[in-house]
Amino acid sequence: MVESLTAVVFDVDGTLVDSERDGHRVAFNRAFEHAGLGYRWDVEGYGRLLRTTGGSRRIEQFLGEQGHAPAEAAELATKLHEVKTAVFRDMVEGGLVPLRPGVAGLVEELRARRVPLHVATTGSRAWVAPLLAHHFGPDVFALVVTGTEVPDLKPDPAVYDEVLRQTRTGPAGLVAVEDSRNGLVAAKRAGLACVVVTNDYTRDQGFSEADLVVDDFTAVTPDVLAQVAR
Ligand code: XBP
Ligand code: MG
Repeated sequence: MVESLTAVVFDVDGTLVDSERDGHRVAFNRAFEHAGLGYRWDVEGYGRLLRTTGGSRRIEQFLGEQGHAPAEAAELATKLHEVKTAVFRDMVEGGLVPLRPGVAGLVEELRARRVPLHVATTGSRAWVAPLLAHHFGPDVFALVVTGTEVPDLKPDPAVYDEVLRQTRTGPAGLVAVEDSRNGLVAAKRAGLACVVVTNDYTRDQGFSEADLVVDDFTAVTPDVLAQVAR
């Protein structure tokens, strides 16, 4: 019985798709290479960099740590992020950013039971839109809110608050599905219940506020989400 489930709000990176290690990280490195910079983000180091949400802010913070002056870091970060976003969009359209196992089946089951689905991500609309179109086609998600449309990024609740504002619903009955502590905190601060599906980059983070924590989508069914929504 999913009547208690008003809607499910999916995070993107690390949740719907396994996008960070072999996706975004590779695109950031291509952008450094394209700019003739010697920086490269390895798999382990990128895990630490992920604590900063938003690719442009992540680059800016990294450049500051490498000794670039604040104004120079901000300007260079914007330019590098534009290139990175174009590279990542190409990867998305080339089918190089896969859904996590179990996601397609869960989305299908939720749609079959007429549960409204939304997206709330820190990622940029320039690649989020083609990614959702590539994997799901049109009209699967009633509302897609990205980092492009909100002033503050997770763990700030802005992206979830925007979902509530545009759907004209309160948080009751809504369940967020996230992968990281930043996402969990954002969802909880907006008043939503939250299921965390961890991944290699987030497994060791703290999820005490989560309503359910699992390592993969096997146990995440519409009925389980309805239980969490109560
Ligand atoms: C994860 C993020 C994003 C991506 C990179 O977003 O923090 O910044 O790492 O995408 P979420 P951009 O988990 O909320 O989907 O470079 O477009 O920011
Ligand atoms: Mg995420």
